[in-house]
Amino acid sequence: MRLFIAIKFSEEIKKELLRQISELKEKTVRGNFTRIENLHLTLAFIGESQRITDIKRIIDEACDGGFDITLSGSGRFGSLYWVGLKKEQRLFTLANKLREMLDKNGIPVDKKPFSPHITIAREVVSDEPVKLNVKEVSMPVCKISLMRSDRINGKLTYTEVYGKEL
Ligand code: 2AM
Repeated sequence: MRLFIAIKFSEEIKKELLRQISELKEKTVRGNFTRIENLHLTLAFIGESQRITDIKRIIDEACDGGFDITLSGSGRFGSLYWVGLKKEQRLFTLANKLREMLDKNGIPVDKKPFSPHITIAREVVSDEPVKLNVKEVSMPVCKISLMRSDRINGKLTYTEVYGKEL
């Protein structure tokens, strides 16, 4: 199955992201906008793997105390629009630790440096780039989730396979 490790959001964060998505929809011609239930922050992208037991153990070992995350700024990689986060050292430490442990255990993990972003839309077509004004909403990170990604009836669907409370 296709797997990744992520942080799921509070209702308050989802509400602000949804506000940004609505604004993007209004200001662009078309795009593939992230469905609210799919909004998340990826810490480590694994891809195809069946090693659920090992991955759960790694998550248990890598995660200790909780911390806060705060939305901050936005940008785009070509036609992909994202919302950013305030720099929080504990977020980077956790993501890097997870990636290192996955790699050491021979589990495939995306090797690009961790660049925290929340994808809110892909394949956006617009007359000119859209500037978004993101409210700095915070939430405590209380859980790290192992997610599986499936395409069900053509719809990208994410399901939590395991959750580790911090
Ligand atoms: P993205 O939104 O920038 O595409 C599930 O695919 C999640 O894993 C998404 O948040 C995606 O980020 C992220 N991801 C990181 N590396 C990936 C990769 N190599 N292929 C697909 N998704 C990746």
